Amino acid sequence: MIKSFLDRKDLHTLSPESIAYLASMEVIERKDPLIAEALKKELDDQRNSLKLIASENYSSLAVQLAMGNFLTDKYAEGHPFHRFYAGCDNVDTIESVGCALAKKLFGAEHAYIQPHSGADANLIAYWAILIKRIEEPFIESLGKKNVAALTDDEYEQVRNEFASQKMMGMALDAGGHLTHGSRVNFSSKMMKSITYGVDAKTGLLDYKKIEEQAIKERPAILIAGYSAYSRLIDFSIFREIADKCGATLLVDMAHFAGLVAGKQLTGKYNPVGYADVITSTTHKTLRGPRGGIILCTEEFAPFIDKGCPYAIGGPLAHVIAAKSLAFSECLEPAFETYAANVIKNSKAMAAAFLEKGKVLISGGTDNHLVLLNVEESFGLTGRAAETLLARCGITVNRNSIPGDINGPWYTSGIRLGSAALTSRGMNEADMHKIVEIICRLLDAAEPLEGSKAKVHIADLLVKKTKMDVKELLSGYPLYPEIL
Ligand code: DSN
Repeated sequence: MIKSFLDRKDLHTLSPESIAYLASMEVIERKDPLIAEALKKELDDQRNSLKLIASENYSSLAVQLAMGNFLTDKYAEGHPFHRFYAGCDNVDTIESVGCALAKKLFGAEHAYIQPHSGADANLIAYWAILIKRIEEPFIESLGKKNVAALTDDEYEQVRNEFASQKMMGMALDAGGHLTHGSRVNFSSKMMKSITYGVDAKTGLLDYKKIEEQAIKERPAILIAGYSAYSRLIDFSIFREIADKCGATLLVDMAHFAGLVAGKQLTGKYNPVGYADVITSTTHKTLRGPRGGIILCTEEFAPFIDKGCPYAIGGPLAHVIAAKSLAFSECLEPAFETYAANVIKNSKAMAAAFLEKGKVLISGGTDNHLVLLNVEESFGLTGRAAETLLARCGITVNRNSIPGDINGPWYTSGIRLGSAALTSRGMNEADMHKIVEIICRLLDAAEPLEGSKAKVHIADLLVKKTKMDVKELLSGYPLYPEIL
């Protein structure tokens, strides 16, 4: 028999958020106690761990509640006021408001907010760019109306032409993303992929080299953006390079969108106005629901808006509602302060590691993340460090570093980000404490003979670290408004 929260004596004192959470858990528990239990446990885990994963954050309860509703039952293929299904009036309202907010937030000419993830956003963007560059002019040159009017042979010519195009993005082990041309990803299978790296000594982008490579290779799509690079990117230089080699410039700002929205990356460090197409996730520094968006110039808008049929099916209208709420939150002045604090905290973390003589890729940070070389700093693989830290309630992810000697599975680095802990309210002094805790633990760890994942560590130190983490977190409760 499930005990109902409605019987609570303090019911009238609870916040609407508490009631919404308790009610939803109760409804789920009546259907499937196991699922309800896992959901509750996830909240506990998130509350009780020091989340340093650079691509994660905590979205507001309003954002979370906007996702759990009947919009999930609606098909709305197409885009606002141009749908392939009837009955989309409410989705039209929600999506058009979301697009207008995204445009306002970033000062973009056009916004498309349907992609289910950052990878989907890139998939749609690549097809849109190729179709605009290759298919449309070909159809026009033949005086035909649309792609359906091409003969099989003509269409085959277009398909071969797509496959012979080149994309050029940052290599995975230099800090790029899988979708920027990695061999294991669709990106390198739909086009030829050329990658650029970072300077082996400084860990920084070498714009001159990138320019030489781009002029030699003449990619159709030049990509700027990263998953693990701790410095700023000068998009004015990328614009010049794209113009010199005739490429469409795509910026993937999945990691730093919140720093752009929060006006911390401005001028040449803000891709808007430089890139033709910008893709992003909405759940990292932007602090919204899990999902993707695309911003672009008017010139690319008609192509980008065709995410369906190109690549995705029905949009997730419930997530689009949550994205709209998140954009509104980012437009509040408090978000600028948040974004500034994210960078301050990341810099504080970097400074604390450097004070202890630890090795950071690129020697520091200008954004929300720090890439720590754990092989050189502690004689550990990224996997060993990640596992040990997780055991003590500190979540980070292992990450390849440029020229990694341990390969992509074990790696030699860990990536640490400040976005989530800044959302909890932590400050620079806390970052110093965190680095102290991490270094004390990793300094004491001895790799186990023959293992790249296991270490020897004193139980007492693990216990002490867990207690320190708990104490630190107790000052910054997560979702205090829900019980
Ligand atoms: N998985 C994301 C990250 O951690 O950077 C990118 O897809």
